[in-house]
Amino acid sequence: MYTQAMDIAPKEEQRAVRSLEEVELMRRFDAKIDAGDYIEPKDWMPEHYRKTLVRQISQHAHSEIVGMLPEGNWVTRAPTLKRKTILLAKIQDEAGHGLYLYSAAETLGTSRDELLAALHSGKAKYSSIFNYPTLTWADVGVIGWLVDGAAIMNQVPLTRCSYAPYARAMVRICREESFHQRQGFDALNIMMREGTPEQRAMVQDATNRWWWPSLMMFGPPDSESVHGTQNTRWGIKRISNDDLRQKFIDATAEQAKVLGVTLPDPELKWNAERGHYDFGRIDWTEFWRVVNGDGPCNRERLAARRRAHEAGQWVRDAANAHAAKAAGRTPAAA
Ligand code: BYC
Repeated sequence: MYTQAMDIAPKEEQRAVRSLEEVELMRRFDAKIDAGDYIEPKDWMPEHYRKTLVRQISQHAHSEIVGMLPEGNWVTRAPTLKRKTILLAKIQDEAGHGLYLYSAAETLGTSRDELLAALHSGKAKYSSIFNYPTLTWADVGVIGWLVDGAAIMNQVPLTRCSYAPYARAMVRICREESFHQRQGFDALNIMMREGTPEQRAMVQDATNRWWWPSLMMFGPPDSESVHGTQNTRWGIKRISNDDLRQKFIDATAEQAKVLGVTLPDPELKWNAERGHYDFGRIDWTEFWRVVNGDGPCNRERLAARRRAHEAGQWVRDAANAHAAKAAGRTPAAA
């Protein structure tokens, strides 16, 4: 039986001497993980497991909130009332996803203020995909089809994540993501079937620009994934970055045929022997540049988030004042 938290934990946690009590707690934790049981907030957990979850869940929450920005750009320019209503509902769902996820991260003992401060200072990451611009209405459809499609592929296995509050949040999020993906596909399908040649060209152009960044959403190749092995051992990650990316490519290549768009990869080809699509080289230099803050919209996105946070200060002050007043009231007076 291996001790799951000890092998690649940061140096400060690799203490040689542990109390008997701690060894027993670790043994019980390992046994739970091995049995596929869930860990609840009040259960004992190794510090490295806690930190890893705070990192991943908060990055995920930040991605939902920053992910509202590229689409928000199109609310006032949606082509019909129906599309505008759908887009507003989708963006509102994303705010909700952010809130469930911040709440799940808070159950691990880190406050919402600390999580947001890490985002605003540039210390915390969010998904690379949201650092690309939305240039035309077709981008909104392609975000639904490809970005939400990739998100579902990555997030369905997280409904079985070993940390129960994260797994529970993911169940609801995945249901909504599925609607998001379909509305994107539907918008594109209508443009391709009933649109003008210019509208069809717009869909193809948006597909060309979003295809490679959407493959990068799954993270670096397994050989370079820092957290992959440990996260799999802990039941946080159920399927590796490369395997999820391949599943997404296999599904999307078929959907592209239905839509009548060409995915911008001359090497994309069905390989009957592997039972998968082969695909071309992903530009990992671009991925790391974007992750490290130098993508097309990184500065703009962070500036928008900081502005929104500062502009919302009066709402937080008012809510705190109201809560303090309500707490001071006697039950009879309340
Ligand atoms: N972008 O060791 P690895 C959405 C970082 S929301 C930026 O493989 P791990 C949606 C990674 O954090 C989409 N950074 O990491 C919302 C790590 O850096 P740190 C968000 C990335 O955790 C609104 C380093 O690279 N989804 O879909 O095992 C509208 C090494 O990576 C990225 C989630 O957050 C990236 N793409 O695996 C529409 C899902 N990839 O932290 C749609 C939950 C990697 O050591 N997260 N990095 O400094 C996950 O499943 C995993 O965290 C990842 C990475 C697969 C993303």
